[in-house]
Amino acid sequence: GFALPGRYNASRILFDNLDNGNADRIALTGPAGTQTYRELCAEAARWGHGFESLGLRRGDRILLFLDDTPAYPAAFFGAVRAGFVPLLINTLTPPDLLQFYLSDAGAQVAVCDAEFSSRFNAEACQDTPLRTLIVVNGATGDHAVADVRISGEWLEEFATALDAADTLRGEMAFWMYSSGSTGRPKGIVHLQHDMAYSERAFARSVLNLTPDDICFSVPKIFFAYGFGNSITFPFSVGAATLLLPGQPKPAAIFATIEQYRPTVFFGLPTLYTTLTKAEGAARCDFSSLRMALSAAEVLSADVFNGWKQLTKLEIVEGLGSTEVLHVYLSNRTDKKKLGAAGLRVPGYEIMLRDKDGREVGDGEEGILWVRGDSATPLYWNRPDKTAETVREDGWIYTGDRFVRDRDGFHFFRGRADDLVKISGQWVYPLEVELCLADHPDVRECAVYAAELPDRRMTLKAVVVMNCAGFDTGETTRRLQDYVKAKLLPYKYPREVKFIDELPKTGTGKIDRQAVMRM
Ligand code: 3SK
Repeated sequence: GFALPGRYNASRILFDNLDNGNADRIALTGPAGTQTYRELCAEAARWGHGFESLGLRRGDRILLFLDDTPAYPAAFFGAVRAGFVPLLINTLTPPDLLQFYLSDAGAQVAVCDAEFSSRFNAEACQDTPLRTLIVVNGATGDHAVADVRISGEWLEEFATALDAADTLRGEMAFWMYSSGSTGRPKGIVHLQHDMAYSERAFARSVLNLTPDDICFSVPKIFFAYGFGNSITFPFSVGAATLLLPGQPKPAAIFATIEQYRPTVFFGLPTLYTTLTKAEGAARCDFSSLRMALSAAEVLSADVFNGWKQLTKLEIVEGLGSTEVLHVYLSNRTDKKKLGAAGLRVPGYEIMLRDKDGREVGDGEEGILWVRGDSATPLYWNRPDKTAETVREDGWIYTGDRFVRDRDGFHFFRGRADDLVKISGQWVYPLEVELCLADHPDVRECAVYAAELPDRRMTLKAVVVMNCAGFDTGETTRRLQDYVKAKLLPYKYPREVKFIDELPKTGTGKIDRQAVMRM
């Protein structure tokens, strides 16, 4: 492990820059604004005082519903410095799920971008303790919260310095929610030392950042991957982070790269595919980049080669999880194998075990277990789920099947259960199937994950409709929109095939093998 003092507050990742010569270096840049470390720390201190003024007590949760702008790190570090616990929430979250987060976490205070304020409607707020909403980057729209503060004017009255709460390194610092399966999402609790640990483990052995680096992560801060890339790693060394709010469209990404000249780029295979094929890719000047990283999905040779041809950079692939906070298996710029998630990252122990719990050797398939100090100790209020994932002595059961070769490289072989990652996010095909089957026009359906030629996973549906003579294109879009609205916008079948009857087994169950061959 990496020793940290017993009394430690995670806001030191930002605030130590005031004392180590970095105060006047750029911490944040991008279309939403530029700030030095001195300015960002002053803003974060104001947020901390502001939260204190609302009568919160140490350990109280504050829900952050924010896009990637300077307000995000300021509110996050302000909350942590003052001893509160921010929740990093996906901004695609619909009101019913937001209601669950607010009540599960017991959050009395939330911070959101003006453009998301209507998400805090009566449905989201009912039966929750939410009492104050702080709105950033604009004026508020419709919402159902009585006490609303507009951050700009609200923050002005607070002091620009704040001592860190006297927290222990093993004390709760922040949460992220798992995107959820058929059940409720789980609140993944992270501790004060977890950010520093993931930086010492992954960033120091793979990224080798210096204060002259500018990190640009297209995956947003509310994802654990984006959080490390945009916040933990650059701020730990006094480097800059480039924040791009809004939908990350290729044209905006290219323009941002050319204007702000980042040195380290973080993406995932789906994004690299889109960028490589996008209009304007060949004209974009990528010469500022020294490194490109990928995680969250298996990277195919096609995507790797396409990006290399475009930018001359070889993507460095890794694998991590929200439970562990960041990447624990990774290739290196000078040590890599195409198709491998990579080598063990120092600071993490990795073990492959068969289904009876016995450790397997090189060349044999086993389920990957990982242990390291940045791993969550628990899912909030979910002892059942905690017991399934956080096992004895802190080992985390990942449910990923892997084979390790003699050189220590790990190759993904699939999931132990049927959870799949589509566009970098976890989805249970069964959950999508159950939702689609609820549509009044659907008689029966089957949803399954399929591998694309480039090794990414996709979700396909085979559907029997109640009616005849429909337009398949329009109906596909209608069914996709239905599922997106009921679940989450990324949980929908990318392909829908219509047939007259689903194949059945002898016992009348859907013959899934036959469906997948269709
Ligand atoms: O999916 C991943 O590989 C990942 C990487 C870093 C942090 C979080 C996640 C889920």
